[in-house]
Amino acid sequence: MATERTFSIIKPDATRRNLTGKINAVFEANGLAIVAQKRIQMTRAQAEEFYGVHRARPFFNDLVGFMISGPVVVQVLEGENAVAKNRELMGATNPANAAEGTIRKLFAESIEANSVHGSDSAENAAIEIAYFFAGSEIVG
Ligand code: RTP
Ligand code: MG
Repeated sequence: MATERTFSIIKPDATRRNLTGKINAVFEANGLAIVAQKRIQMTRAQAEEFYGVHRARPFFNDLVGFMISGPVVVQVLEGENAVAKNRELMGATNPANAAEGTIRKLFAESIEANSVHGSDSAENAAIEIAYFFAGSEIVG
């Protein structure tokens, strides 16, 4: 399995509770290196475009409102099989269904305020990374 990159967001519920370091410790302890990272306040337009695939879903407006309710930390994670590895570390979308030891089981507040985002495919990872980072900001 080749080295791969994935895109991650530490969501506002987690930055608000100062969980950035604890979440990053999970990544780093499990073979994912943080090769780019910045704390930003997303604009409504950015959040709407980022979650555009969910535009027709009933939770879309709430989700966008949540994602701009405070700072987020956007990141590029690198490691073996990084996309699938990160999804495994995150756990199920709804923390009630998330496996023991996963980030969402440990930290998420609800199905919406679920602490982290992770790309769901290598193709989407490349799109999401390019949306938030210049190549020069990623140092592997
Ligand atoms: P993510 O995209 O954030 O990594 O999460 P995911 O793949 O596990 O979940 P997805 O289905 O892509 O949904 C994106 C985010 O929308 C919020 N959500 N709310 N209220 C609801 O029923 C509901 N369902 C999803 C969550 O914040 C989810 O992570
Ligand atoms: Mg998703």
